[in-house]
Amino acid sequence: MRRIDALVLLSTFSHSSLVAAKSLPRGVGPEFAKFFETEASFTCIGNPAITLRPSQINDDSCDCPDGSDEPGTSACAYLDPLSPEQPLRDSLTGTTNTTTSLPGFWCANKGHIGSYIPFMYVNDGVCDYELCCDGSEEYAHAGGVQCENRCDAIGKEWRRREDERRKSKEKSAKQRRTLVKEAQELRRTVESRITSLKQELEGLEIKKGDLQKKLEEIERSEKGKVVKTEGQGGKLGVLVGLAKRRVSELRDTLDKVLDQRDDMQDRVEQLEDILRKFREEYNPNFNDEGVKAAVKSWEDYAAGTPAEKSELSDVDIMEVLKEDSEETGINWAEFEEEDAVSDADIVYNLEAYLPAPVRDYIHAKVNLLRIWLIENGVLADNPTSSGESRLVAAARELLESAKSDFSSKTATLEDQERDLEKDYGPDDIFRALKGKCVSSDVGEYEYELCWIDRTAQKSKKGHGNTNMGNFVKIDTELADEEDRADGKGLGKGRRLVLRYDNGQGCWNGPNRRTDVWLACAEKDEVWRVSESEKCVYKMEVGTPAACDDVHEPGVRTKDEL
Ligand code: MAN
Repeated sequence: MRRIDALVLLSTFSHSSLVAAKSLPRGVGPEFAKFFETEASFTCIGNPAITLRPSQINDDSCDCPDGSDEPGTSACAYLDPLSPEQPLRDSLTGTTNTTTSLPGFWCANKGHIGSYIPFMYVNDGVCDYELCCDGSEEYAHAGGVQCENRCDAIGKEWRRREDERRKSKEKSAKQRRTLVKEAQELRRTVESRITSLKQELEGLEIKKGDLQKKLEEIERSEKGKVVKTEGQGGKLGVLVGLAKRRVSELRDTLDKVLDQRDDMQDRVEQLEDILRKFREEYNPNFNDEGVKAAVKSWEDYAAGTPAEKSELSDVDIMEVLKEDSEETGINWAEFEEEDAVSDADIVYNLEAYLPAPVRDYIHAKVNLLRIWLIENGVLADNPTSSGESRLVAAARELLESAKSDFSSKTATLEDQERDLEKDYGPDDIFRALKGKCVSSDVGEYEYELCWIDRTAQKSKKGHGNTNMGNFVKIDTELADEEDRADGKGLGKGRRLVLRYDNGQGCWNGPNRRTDVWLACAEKDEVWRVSESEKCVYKMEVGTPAACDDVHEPGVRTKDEL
């Protein structure tokens, strides 16, 4: 089949408009009919100064410099740029330095679509059904060729294909609209996340300030506390601590008193010995009244009954003086431990039993509750191992957790704001595809495209995956390719190109990179992958995201409103 070049123009005229062409000279297209309507003479279209007789039209002799007098023959074919250049009479340059006014021989192609065919193909003995399905260009039957009219069959097939193309286009456009809606929804989600994060941060800012003040207040009041509680527990714990200390003081005092008593008893015995000796050894013959009275007093003292002994025996006293332990006296530890477990620590440790996702939230709430309980005297404060009171530690912990919440939310906010500014292509469409992947077997590899993420080359022999680049930006480039029969091609025109860069290093070369060229298709599909130079890849991908922005009938765009 002969290759038809781009010069050939397809007519946009409908079949009904061709009816008038019946009386026109052969080969005249509907848009040139007006030049051939006068029957008296013919004026060359591109050279109005030259007038010809009507019989000179289609007489197989090229009379007009623009070839317009031969619409139905190949006589002026040499003027056609498709023809080899030929010298023209009286031409200074010696070439056909001119162009034809007519685009070609008009084939009406009834039942299909009329079109022009280059003049050089007229009566050349070849049926050019691609452009001239009615075979009218071979009217001279050169070499005995008979070109039957195939327009019915060709037209029918063409209409079927056109219908398919239209449906596919509509389907793709619908898919695209769905993607746009998804992208809008995702954008709205990011926007509302930003709004709520900003509000949360405002609240956290205030909370941080309050907690800072609270911590300072607690630290101040803790410093001013005269009596610090000892041990653990609530009011009972405080009482136990005080009682223990009091009992210990009393025991020490009793011990000292007993020592003093024993000293005094020794002294009394010494004194009694002295007086007993004095009574035995004094000389009664000396008539000394003072001595006699002293002896009499001693004899009365010695004859008298000693003061009743205390019911408390030394054994009992020694029993009281024994240190408290698990076996004797009071087991203080038992009270302390029991008290600690029964009230304070249960609250302190409650959060350990909570499920992880709510632990932080509950932790903060429990801390607030704990501070309130301590401040209101329901719980005893509990010094931490660092020596800082439990109250201060809890307040500090709350502040720290508010600070860390603030900084992590600030980071998330910045991240979301950056995301909103990011280029996700026309209508934000790649926002809807972000992170989704599509792959295809091409030769010895499976190639994978992950939208707005990375491209990869996966070995089918189990040699692992190779990163072919990480997403950088969205670009456009001009494609210039013939249309493919299956429609899986870039065609001609401006196309979206996604740049993926800085992939896995190439042996003795640069890092791998991929240009992902996109064309409209009903579904995402990797069509082809080529490696124009080592480790520089071109991926051709079909996707509804690259389709034209076709609007639903009746739906007006923003620009149209
Ligand atoms: C692998 C593949 C190829 C690439 C060579 C470079 O075989 O990634 O695409 O050309 O490495 O060494």
